[in-house]
Amino acid sequence: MTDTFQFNLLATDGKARRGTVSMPRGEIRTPAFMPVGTVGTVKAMYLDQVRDLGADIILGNTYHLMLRPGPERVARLGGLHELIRWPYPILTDSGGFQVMSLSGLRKLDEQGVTFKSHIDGSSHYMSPERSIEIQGLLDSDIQMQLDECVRLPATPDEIERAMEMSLRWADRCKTAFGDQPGKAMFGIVQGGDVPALRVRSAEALAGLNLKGYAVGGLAVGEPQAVMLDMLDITLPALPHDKPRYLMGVGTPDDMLKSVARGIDMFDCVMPTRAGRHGLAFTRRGRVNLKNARHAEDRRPLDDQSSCPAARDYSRAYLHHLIRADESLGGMLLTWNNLSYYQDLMKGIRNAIEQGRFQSFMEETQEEWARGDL
Ligand code: PRF
Repeated sequence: MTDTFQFNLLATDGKARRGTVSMPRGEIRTPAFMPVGTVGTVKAMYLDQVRDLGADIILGNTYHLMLRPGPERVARLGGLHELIRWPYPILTDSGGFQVMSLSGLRKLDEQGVTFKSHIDGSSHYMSPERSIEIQGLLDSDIQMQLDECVRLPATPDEIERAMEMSLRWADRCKTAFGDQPGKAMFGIVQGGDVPALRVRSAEALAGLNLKGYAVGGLAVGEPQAVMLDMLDITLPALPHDKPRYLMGVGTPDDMLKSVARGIDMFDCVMPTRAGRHGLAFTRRGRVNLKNARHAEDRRPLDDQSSCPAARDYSRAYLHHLIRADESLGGMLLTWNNLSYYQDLMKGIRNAIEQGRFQSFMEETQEEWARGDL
């Protein structure tokens, strides 16, 4: 029986890859950007808008949803897709990273992690098995193994300990997930900024024959050059015929350079969070709408954008909304930013298909460097 979860490589251009990840709820065109829907909402957006921008998949977070509204409740309500009215693929992060970055007091050992909720201080426990159980209750299409991500800088001993434990947790998550046609559980490469540990992690995960692989533990405080070196070292050790997801990355420039090295999927809060804080991504780089220079600027953000938020509203109005802390400001800039991110991915996919990814990347970077309109 062939699995209904499938990765197809359609074209390559250098190390850049153009493909599809298909599953019963839909097809992801890769390279793909996955908007972050942490608590069951892509903040400040209607999911219809998110879909219309070209998103094939969104991300949800085990950590947040287990605390509120709770996985058993989500299951009783018909699962996450039904609850939030997004019938397309959803990938859920396992919780390991969010426990580290958000929760209070935690105790981590071989069995799992105990932590205090950032909402009400209550105590919770998560093991690799419970993480997979929760992701199953949410009815997630692509589930992630529980891992431990260490912040950089860290000592090689600390990085190695967390990486080896993450490998053992990958094995336990694989067992807990079992055989679920149409769904996937991805492993997560760790190993910090230590090349030998990255290779060890990637090779060991490859040996588990999972349906996809993520690269974790990057964009956690190290320079971009270090992240790119780690990709150069890691990706050749992963199977060519499985999707590769770079977790929590990144800026438009990070994504171009990572696609150039063979990454297929991304997620990041950058376009949504930065939008709510007044920062717009455009084809001419970043524009901070808080800046007083926009106060009487009647021009739109970019009259050539595909997004109404960028074309139909003056910079003066966007500036006013952001300064007045009005929700419409965050809504319009989030819309603009997700539109920019999805259009960039579409440009990347077309360029790879046509064998002109390198020149697409250079032209895109040159436009950013020209500065705002
Ligand atoms: N592990 C998990 N989620 C993540 C990361 C990780 O290392 C990162 C690191 N950039 C973002 N999200 N499980």
